[in-house]
Amino acid sequence: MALLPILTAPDPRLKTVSQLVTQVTDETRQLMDDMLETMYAAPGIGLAAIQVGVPQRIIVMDLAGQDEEPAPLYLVNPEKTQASPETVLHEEGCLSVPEFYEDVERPITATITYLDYQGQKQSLNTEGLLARCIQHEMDHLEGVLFIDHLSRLKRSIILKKLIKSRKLQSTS
Ligand code: K1U
Ligand code: ZN
Repeated sequence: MALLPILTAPDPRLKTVSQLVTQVTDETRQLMDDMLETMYAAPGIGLAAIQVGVPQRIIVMDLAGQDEEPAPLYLVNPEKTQASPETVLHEEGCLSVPEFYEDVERPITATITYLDYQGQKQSLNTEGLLARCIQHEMDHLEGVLFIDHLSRLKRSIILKKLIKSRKLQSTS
């Protein structure tokens, strides 16, 4: 297994629309294993392949608490087949937008179909944090970050701060 570097905004690769995976192979599973290890180390509760520079429609997640058994979820080619018209505002973070947390409005529930680790088709009815995290990760597959849901002013303030802190890191 390997820890992969996570891209941070405003890296233009994060704007890529990721490609469908044609077949779930051992190579796909190796990438998902590496992504999961990277996500646990960060730490985070979700990660899309484009965040490690791979433009494929792959997401890993684990919402288990610290005192619970790991419960990894692997989603390949996820599709949202239903979403509630009712929406809710809730705070989100992103490993590609480190140290910023902002409220984002999203559907409360969503039904997702996807291929699992073995390439088998699955369907999941989601709500709460699971619904939020899956929808956030599926945005990554379209090249959308949670800050793209904010006002232009808030987004540009965050991006300027990220650029400044990256410059400071590279000189220290
Ligand atoms: O970068 C990402 O896409 C992962 C992101 C997922 C997410 C978090 C909150 C709402 C929507 C989507 C994160 O994991 S940010 C870090 C985080 O939330 C967290 C980290 C450690 C423990 C618990 C949560
Ligand atoms: Zn994210």
